[in-house]
Amino acid sequence: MQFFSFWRSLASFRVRIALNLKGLAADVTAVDLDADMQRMEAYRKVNPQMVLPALIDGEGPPLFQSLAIIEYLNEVHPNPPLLPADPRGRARVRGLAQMVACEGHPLLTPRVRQYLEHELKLDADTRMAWSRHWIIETLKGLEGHLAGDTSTGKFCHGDAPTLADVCMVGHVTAAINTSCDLTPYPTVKRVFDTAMALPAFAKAHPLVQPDTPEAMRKK
Ligand SMILES: N[C@@H](CCC(=O)N[C@@H](CS)C(=O)NCC(=O)O)C(=O)O
Repeated sequence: MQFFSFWRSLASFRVRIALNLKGLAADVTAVDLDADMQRMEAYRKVNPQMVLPALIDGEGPPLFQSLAIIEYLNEVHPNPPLLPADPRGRARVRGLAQMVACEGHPLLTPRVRQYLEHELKLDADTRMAWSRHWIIETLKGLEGHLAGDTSTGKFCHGDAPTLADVCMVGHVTAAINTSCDLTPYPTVKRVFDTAMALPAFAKAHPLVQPDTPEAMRKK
């Protein structure tokens, strides 16, 4: 498998965790978002949407969109399962995952931040307020769902990691990076700490990737 990713990319973080949980190895091609490499011809051929991640499995065409890639991996390599066996459980896990991947994260991507800066001319403080606002809105929603539902266990759904945890940890990482206070979200924080203690999650963290800049690298 060939995995196109960037150390800081939260969508790549999701796929890295899924690969690790499944025990799958992939050759990593780093696409430097800071150098706008996602817009260059070489990567545009892989993913015309010009966003990360993408995954090539064997001879097949590139897979794109992190949730679709993870569901593909889960179908081709069913163990350990990243979705519950029951329809209601699957709907809940997908719902939690989509709160992050389809609602919160799209408002924080480089292309959105660049538009705020270069087209709308918002200053750095205002752009940070934008990011924090949408990060917190998602944290509130996650905490409400996790704290208020008996399906929440050690992880977002039950006592084993699912697609919901795979997505949620990236969001909490973004919250930490933007100095958001996690105190009002104790269930989110507890599940985040539990998940990040697993090697599959810890090894996928943005600060320990081969392309993580030395100055940023977690010691
Ligand atoms: N919904 C997409 C998100 C894709 C996305 O926005 N990826 C970011 C990195 S996390 C990216 O490559 N952004 C490039 C840009 O915004 O120009 C997924 O889950 O794969």
